Amino acid sequence: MMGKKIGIVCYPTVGGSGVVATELGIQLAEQQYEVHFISTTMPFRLKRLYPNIYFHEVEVSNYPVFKNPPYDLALASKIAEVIDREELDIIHAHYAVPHAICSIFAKQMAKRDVKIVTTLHGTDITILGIDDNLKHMICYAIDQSDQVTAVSNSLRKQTEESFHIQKPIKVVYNFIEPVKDTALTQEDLKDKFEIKDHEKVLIHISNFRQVKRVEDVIRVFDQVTKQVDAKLLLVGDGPEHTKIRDLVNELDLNDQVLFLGRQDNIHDLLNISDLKLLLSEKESFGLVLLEAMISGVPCIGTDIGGIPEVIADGKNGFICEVGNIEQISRKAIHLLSDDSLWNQFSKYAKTYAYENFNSNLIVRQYETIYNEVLDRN
Ligand code: GMT
Repeated sequence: MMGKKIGIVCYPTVGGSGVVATELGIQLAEQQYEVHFISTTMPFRLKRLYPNIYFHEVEVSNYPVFKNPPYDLALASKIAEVIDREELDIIHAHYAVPHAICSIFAKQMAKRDVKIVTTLHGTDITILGIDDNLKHMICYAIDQSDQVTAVSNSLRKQTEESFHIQKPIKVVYNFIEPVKDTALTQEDLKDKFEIKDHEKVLIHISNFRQVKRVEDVIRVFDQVTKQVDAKLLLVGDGPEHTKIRDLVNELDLNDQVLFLGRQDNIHDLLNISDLKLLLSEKESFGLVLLEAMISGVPCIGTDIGGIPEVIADGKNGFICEVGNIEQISRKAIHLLSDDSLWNQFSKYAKTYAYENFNSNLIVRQYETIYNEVLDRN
């Protein structure tokens, strides 16, 4: 028997929110939900055919009269169409602006009543929230949603404080699945990158936005290589990329830093990594930390946003002050130079990620929320 019908509105891109939304849809489909993704392109993780997952593409018309194509209106109209045609019960919008706003608009247009669950992922609150026009819009999206969730306690608190929100926001953490087989062996991959056996591998994965402070990653690595033979893998691309290449040149680290660009098989790369660095100044959760931990890679993160809720300080990694290069380098060198400590951290990283953030646990929390909103009149 087919279960409830849910529409998932998300960014299809490689970012964490897209990953979480897509994986959630896949898991729900396994629980007999009928899942309808509504987005501009097919979410990148939907690589194979799933019997009860459907994709509805939002097409934006480009009339010469519009300076910018009206994406939000096209999205709202597509959501309304899918609500009615597919008889959806719930819309799960990832991001308040524009996805929850478009879903609310769609609900008003549609002939059928649906419940709206909105998940806040961070950037909408921490960055868009600064803009006064959008602030009103975010408050409206939260107010009109049947349930709002945030991916960390820190994001929940920040939302309540910045927007004076009285409505209860539930924290549902991001989740991870245990790693299946990696495509390449450690040996093959290290050979490919010319990484010697005794060298330690540090890794940073992000969209190279300013908030990620990739420059700090390079400066820490510069300190680490003075004490430990090491390589740094930089995965991802974004606005700071050129600046970071210049810094790597300036510090004469070209032979030790590998710019890998965007990569799909993150777990292969994590499989050869000894330490993950996420030194952001804003981060509502840090899904990449979970991806590292489930592969047994200890992490160093900064003491901001949701990062301290993901890393267990002194047990599977370290929490350090934002921008404190000396402190971060010291902890990194300490961990990379002590095999027994590293093994202990690596083992606990896997256990911790699985016990606290496994997909079964978290998807069940979303299902409970769906049932609760459907039971409300
Ligand atoms: O970090 C980004 O810039 C991408 C953004 C996204 O849309 O994926 O990430 C946000 O959502 C992720 C999934 O919930 C979180 O893991 C990231 O911490 C969050 N980014 C920020 O808060 C800056």
